[in-house]
Amino acid sequence: MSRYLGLDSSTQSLSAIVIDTATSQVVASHDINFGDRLPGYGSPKGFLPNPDPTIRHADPLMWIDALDLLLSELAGKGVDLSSIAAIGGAGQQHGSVYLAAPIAGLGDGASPLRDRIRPLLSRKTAPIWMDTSTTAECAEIARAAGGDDVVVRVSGSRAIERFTGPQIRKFWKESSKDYERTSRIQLVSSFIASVLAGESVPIEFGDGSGMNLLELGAGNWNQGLLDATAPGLREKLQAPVKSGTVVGTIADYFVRRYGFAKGTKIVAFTGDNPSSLVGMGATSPGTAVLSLGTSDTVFAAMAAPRTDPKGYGHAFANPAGGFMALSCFINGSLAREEVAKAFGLDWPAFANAILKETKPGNGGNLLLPFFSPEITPRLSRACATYLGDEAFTHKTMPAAAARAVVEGQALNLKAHSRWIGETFQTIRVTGGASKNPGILRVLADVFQATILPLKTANASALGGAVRAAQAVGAASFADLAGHFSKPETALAVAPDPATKDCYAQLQEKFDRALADLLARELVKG
Ligand code: ADP
Ligand code: XUL
Repeated sequence: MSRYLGLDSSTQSLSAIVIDTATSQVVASHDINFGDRLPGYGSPKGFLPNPDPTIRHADPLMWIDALDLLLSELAGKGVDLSSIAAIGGAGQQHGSVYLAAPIAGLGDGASPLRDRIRPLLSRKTAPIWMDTSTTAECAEIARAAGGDDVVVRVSGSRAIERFTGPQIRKFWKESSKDYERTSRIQLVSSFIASVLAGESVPIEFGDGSGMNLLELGAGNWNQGLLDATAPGLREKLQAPVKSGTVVGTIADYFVRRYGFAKGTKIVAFTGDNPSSLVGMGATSPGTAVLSLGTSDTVFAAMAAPRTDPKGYGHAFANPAGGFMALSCFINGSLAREEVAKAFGLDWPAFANAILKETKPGNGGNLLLPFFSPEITPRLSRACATYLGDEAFTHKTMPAAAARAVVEGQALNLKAHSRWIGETFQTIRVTGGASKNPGILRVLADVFQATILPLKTANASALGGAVRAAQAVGAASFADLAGHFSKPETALAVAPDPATKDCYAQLQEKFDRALADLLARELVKG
């Protein structure tokens, strides 16, 4: 069998890709958007609205309802799921699911997954990566572990609000009884893999690196960090595994309900960013990726684990071996959407505003694009700031606003990827917004690099299928990338050298304005 299924349980949707390594074709793909298709969960953007902007949780039952829906629609489209040799996949990083008992069987397929999983949950909702409510817990963990430097050296990142360890600590502090009756804590990735296997399966090194608990490089839970986080934590986590580990075989539920072959292998799921590194064909150092999804992320493989002196960036395990650098920005697509909506622009009009109606540098108008609390840099509240013409600051210039949000984001991305220590000539791009030619033009000019989309849109789901093929079909990452991660050269956007000076000046202005904003926010506390 030469077919592999890749899944990506992301912030706003669950996506699937089926690849065939014998023909080097993507044979099927399908998406379930949580907000559109499962409105009963009251999560139009994939998370439960909360008046406190620092709290962002999602209902894990929504993710597995989406899994049932996705598989039934794939089978309904005529995709022969019995021909799948193995399933790999990914989940949005850092989010955690709490179970009173490990998953053990899912029944005969008569009742949906949610009815089997609901009684197991010891915490009804899962904190996700957008949650920034654990500043106190981060400080407590760092103090108990021996300081920020120790946490960075051991885990690859400072104690970070959205990372799973601080979130677990907050749960223990606020709901110690529910914490105590929790017997398994899973990441979104290992939760979805566990459901597919019908048993609780381990966390994988790449996604485990986003917990502030794993010893980067060694791949063990670190006792000092476990102790600094919450009591009895080791017993609630299975020993982590290397990427490419077969963690189980498909549960009977899926065999009976959707026609999978008995024995279909489940390869450990990873985080959406490490998975995209694979799907983008960027597992070796030298190629950077910008992922423009709900979050914007910039990442690249690294041979040795470099860390960010400012404490915003992270070193994770690379699923292909070695390490990867990553910086993540909350104000990605939802900030662009906010501007597009406020000024009545659809995506083609938004692109047109950038390409036809405004010029690089935006006539001196600049936007600090923080429409919600940010993690890079750390801002605990929304503080979007319009600087420039009076008309611009009074928000009566739609085209300038469209350019300004993208320029502000690109300058912030550039400022916070310097720590990776490389100047990339080419940057591969993926995610929902990578279809927008206006956004790609600004990125090419700000970074003075060629921006290169790939033929396959969902790099994270593709990465899942490719990882399954590498682990089970014994194909190499390099060969698989050659077949499945092909650049869409016709859509490549080369930088305009004439914009170089303009953006060097704007970068200085942005860096100064950002430093002022951070100083003001620090004073406000
Ligand atoms: P995730 O994987 O985090 O769920 P996606 O990579 O699927 O997210 O991206 C979803 C986002 O893509 C949406 O929030 C939407 O704003 C954005 N998007 C989709 N099409 C476009 C477009 N043509 N231009 C800009 N943004 C777009
Ligand atoms: C990465 C991060 C996000 C999520 C959701 O650190 O928090 O990119 O993985 O995509």
